[in-house]
Amino acid sequence: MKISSFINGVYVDSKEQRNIKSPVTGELITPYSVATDAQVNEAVEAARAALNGPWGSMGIQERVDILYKVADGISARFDEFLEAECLDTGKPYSLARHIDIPRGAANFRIFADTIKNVADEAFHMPTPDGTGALNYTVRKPKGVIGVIGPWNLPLLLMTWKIGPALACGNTVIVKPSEETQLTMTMLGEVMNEAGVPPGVFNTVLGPGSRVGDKLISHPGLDAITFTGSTATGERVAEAASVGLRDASLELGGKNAAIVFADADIDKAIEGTVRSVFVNCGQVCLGTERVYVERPIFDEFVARLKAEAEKYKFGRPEDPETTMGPLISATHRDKVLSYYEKAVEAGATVVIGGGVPDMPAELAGGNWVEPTIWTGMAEDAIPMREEIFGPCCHITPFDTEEEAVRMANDSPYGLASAIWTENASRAHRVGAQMEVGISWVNSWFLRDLRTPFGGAKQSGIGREGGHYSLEFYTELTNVCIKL
Ligand code: TXE
Repeated sequence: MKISSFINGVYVDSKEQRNIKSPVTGELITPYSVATDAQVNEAVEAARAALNGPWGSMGIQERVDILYKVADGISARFDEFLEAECLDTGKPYSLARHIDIPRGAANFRIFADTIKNVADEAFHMPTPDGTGALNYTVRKPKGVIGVIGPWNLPLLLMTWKIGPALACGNTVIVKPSEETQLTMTMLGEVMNEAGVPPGVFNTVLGPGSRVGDKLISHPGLDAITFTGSTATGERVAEAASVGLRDASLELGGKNAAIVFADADIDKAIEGTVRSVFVNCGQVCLGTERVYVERPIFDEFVARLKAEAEKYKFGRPEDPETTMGPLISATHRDKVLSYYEKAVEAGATVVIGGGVPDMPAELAGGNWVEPTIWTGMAEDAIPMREEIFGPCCHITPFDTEEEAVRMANDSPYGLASAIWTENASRAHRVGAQMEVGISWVNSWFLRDLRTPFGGAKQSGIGREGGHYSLEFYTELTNVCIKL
């Protein structure tokens, strides 16, 4: 497959080619064409023309029917999307089959349903002459939206934004991460087959510092939605401030889990294993700090270690594989630098801490061992910064107040997980967490109608259900004197 930007319904090449490498072997997957500045401009112009054309004037039912066809198009090519996503990310098929690809399709269906069923407000008001007035809100597309996303869950996280943006009648220019561009490229074909008019969905491929920056600085965008690192999020906010464009920012995390001695320990272990290690730890909602009540601390550490030992590295398509590589050599070096910093900070390495021995054909991949530490001070660097690898630190605590204080003592505030069988404590502690998403006795349990986003440096704004509609639409209040 030719990997190039998708503008106004067609794939467009450019002279500058870069390579996409396999995270599993380090070998070349395919070259891709980097979008030129002129192509970014063309994508924005095409999106504006489509907004002012048939897409902008289309009735909701027709738009919704097209979005169902997009969802059906992803489902019909399920195996191709699965193969592409796993080739790009190195994640196991067993994971992407259950999470990434089904959610990619669901994001179009769910937001099509949401926009179809939304009810807007009306206010009757008294007037001095006694006739009264009626106010009602009209929901309009926000306009041309720039969508920028990361590499950890490419199809899932991009469609989480594209789905509601299109459902609300906007047009989009999508800049996938330069690490993972296959499924977004395939989506162009699906859009054409579903009857999405040219210019409604566009992609521009290339490095964030150039193509991404050109896009977010473009005055033709009406809003920007971004998922990625906090540092890049700050740059997006800066660019969006020019011309006072709206920005939705879903950023990093340093998420805590609190395990009370009254927890169902089997469930707590099962949930914590997933939240630390799934997708090789490359999940913004993943747990990197675990606080365990002292009476069960030793047992918890031993059991988490035993579970970490069970992970099997391998090729994505191998059904035995339960852990893939990190996305890139650069990211592997970053994660390994934290493995070193943890030791420097006096951590006890319970398991892992290095690079696994791999067979020769996989030795060029970005593999790191699942890693557990104890004994670090709360202010050590690996306890404060997002690592984004398969690792966590476990700290004992003695009181509920102490656990809540330590968990909340973070510059980030994305998600948390509380494990307890005490219902009062579940409500009390669950609500005290300074995060956007506070789970109790679960992790990654997602109802797509609920608000998703982060507090503190984990982001600005919420998406999901009607919260997405708030971001992707502009409201006009019509006030009619009766
Ligand atoms: O992220 P970036 P990177 C965290 C994680 C990871 C770190 C760095 O800790 O180690 O971020 O990863 C585009 N203008 N998360 O470097 O840079 C870029 O091309 C416009 C957490 O990959 O934020 C990509 O499409 N766009 C996170 C997207 O931004 C720019 C998931 C994200 O890349 C740009 C990923 C610019 N100036 C990483 N610079 C999460 N919250 O899930 C880059 N980009």
